[in-house]
Amino acid sequence: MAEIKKILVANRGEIALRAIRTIKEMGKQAIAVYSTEDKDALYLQYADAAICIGGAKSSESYLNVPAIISAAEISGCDAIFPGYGFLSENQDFVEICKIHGLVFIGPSVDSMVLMSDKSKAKEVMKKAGVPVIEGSEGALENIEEAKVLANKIGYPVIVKASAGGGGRGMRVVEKEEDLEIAYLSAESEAAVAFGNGTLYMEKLIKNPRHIEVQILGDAYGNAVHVGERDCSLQRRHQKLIEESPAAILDDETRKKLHEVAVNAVKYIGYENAGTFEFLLDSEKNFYFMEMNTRLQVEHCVSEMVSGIDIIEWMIKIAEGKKLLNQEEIKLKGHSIECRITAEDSVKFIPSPGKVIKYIAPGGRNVRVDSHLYQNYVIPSCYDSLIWKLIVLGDDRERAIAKMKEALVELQIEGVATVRDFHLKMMDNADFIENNFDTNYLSRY
Ligand code: MV4
Repeated sequence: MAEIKKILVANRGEIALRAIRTIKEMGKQAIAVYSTEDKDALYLQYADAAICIGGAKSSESYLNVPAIISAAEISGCDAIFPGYGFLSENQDFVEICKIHGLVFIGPSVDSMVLMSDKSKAKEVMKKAGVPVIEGSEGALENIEEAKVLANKIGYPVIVKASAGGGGRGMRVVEKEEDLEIAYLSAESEAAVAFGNGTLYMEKLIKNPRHIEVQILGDAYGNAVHVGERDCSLQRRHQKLIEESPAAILDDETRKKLHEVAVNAVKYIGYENAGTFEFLLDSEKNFYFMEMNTRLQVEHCVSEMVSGIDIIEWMIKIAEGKKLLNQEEIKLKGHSIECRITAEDSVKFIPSPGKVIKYIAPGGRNVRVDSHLYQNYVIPSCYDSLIWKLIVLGDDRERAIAKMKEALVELQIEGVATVRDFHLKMMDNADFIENNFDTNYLSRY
């Protein structure tokens, strides 16, 4: 492993912009890639060079492995930064990078393979001393086994796809009569979506909170955490608001959570940035759910409370540098991120189109991660995320007050956004009192 001088950013939108900033700040060169649809994108202007890699469809551009590898070779890159989504968790892509002598800025193929099988990941985590939800030991063989197990652990149970994630191939089963239909439909849904119908079973945690721990591991077996995030406010498995720290945790539970995550990183020898997702039940017990082997959208709140640049560390780790010590990561204050998409605030229906007017908020500890500018045309063929509005306050109350102010300052005309939804949440008594769970928005 050696110094990386030129990095190809294999992504688009706000995260491409975000990565290019850090790469340039580190004195390195950033090469952007874009689809024909993104020819006017802002991140292209900030890169040292930009290469068109194909058509509007992701399969022709941001998922087009030969085009991306060619772009990296032509421009003389020595590494590829994948961001989130697209090729960030594609095992074949990681192998192909290696074959071409390109450093993939992320974890090893082995770690990726291990974590992509959710039931295997759970087994390994159990061995690493991480609390897991009661359920099947690995995958289920058939419906009969599922029936016996469900009666043993007691209804309600949940069947999940081993290859799943994000809620697809998942069914809640309230009683034995419903098990067969749930099993078969989850199995076929998973087979279609992931090419693998393998299922596993867990006891259902009712109205859990989603808490995750940001970790970093280096090539020498060192591991640190960058605090936890509460991402419980979701709509149909899409996160809307994320916070760090998770104010629901007491200091003892928080310490235990961090400890468990760091030990797990060491146990599996995980290298680079990753996130352990946990469910927290109403008694404040936490259980491992899955691990994300990539940078996440909401990494910014962890950066705000820690003051470290996670992408900078991802690059340093890929260069073979030693990780900083846990004591050097001082977590301070409370950070909130609102994900603002070009969707309407009521039904969340996508609203692509031309941005006619745009005024960004600002001020102390207000961060805007966005690729938007006046007259930019938001394409309809990609994710509708246009802004991440992130604030840091001394405590949660001050962070909410700051977010409210920032949301008021934010002005956009030409497209509908979920700004008003977020403004309403900042005034919502349950949100203010931190009294919500992952099912909150589906109830209201
Ligand atoms: C669960 C659960 C309750 N009990 N597992 C949803 C996505 C997938 N990664 C796992 N998910 C869940 N697993 C048990 N045993 C509830 C969910 C869940 C959820 C979890 C986190 C955030 C939002 C959610 C929304 C619905 C269901």
